[in-house]
Amino acid sequence: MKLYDSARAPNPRRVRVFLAEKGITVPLEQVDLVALAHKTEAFTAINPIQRVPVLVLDDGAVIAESMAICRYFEALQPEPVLFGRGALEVGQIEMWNRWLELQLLLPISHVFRHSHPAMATREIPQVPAWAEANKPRIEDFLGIFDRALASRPFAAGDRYSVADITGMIAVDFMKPAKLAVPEACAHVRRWHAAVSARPSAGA
Ligand SMILES: N[C@@H](CCC(=O)N[C@@H](CS)C(=O)NCC(=O)O)C(=O)O
Repeated sequence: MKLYDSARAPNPRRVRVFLAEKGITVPLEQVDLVALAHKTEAFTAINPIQRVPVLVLDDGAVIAESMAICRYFEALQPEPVLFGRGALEVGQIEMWNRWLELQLLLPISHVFRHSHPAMATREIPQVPAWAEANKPRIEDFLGIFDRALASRPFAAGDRYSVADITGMIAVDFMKPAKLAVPEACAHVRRWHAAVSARPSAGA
């Protein structure tokens, strides 16, 4: 088994943090995104979408998409549970994981990809107005997240979950996007400090 990874990219880190929480070690192979190694014929044969992370099993089976890879490992090794236990918890973790990806990580990534000069070779065309258009969406969602965190320790409830992994990595990705969590979002700041203090956050 091998995980195609890219050390500085947010989506592969979602898998690395997930694996660290599970205590699972998988050999990593770095894909140099700056050198456009993911655009080569060889990598495209593995993942036609040309993105990392990608997991390749010993029999050659391929699983791309960070959350698909995490679900594979959750099924292989359920403990510690990170996608929830029981219908309600599973549903609420899924809801928050999707919100944190679609309403936070994705808009932050649009800001980064459409404004950072280093992304000009990978985001074609770069549309600076699209970066600007996403900024208020990020702030709005952080307000919603802050209000939710006022009454619980973790993103989806009382238990640390995959939603916390997505959320932590989204907030960390704000720095290269030249964004910051507003001072007023005290609950987001408290939660981010707590999840970042876990040993898995260093993965
Ligand atoms: N939805 C995918 C997103 C994967 C993705 O966008 N990966 C980025 C790195 S974080 C990538 O490979 N980018 C290649 C590029 O920018 O050309 C997932 O969750 O795995």
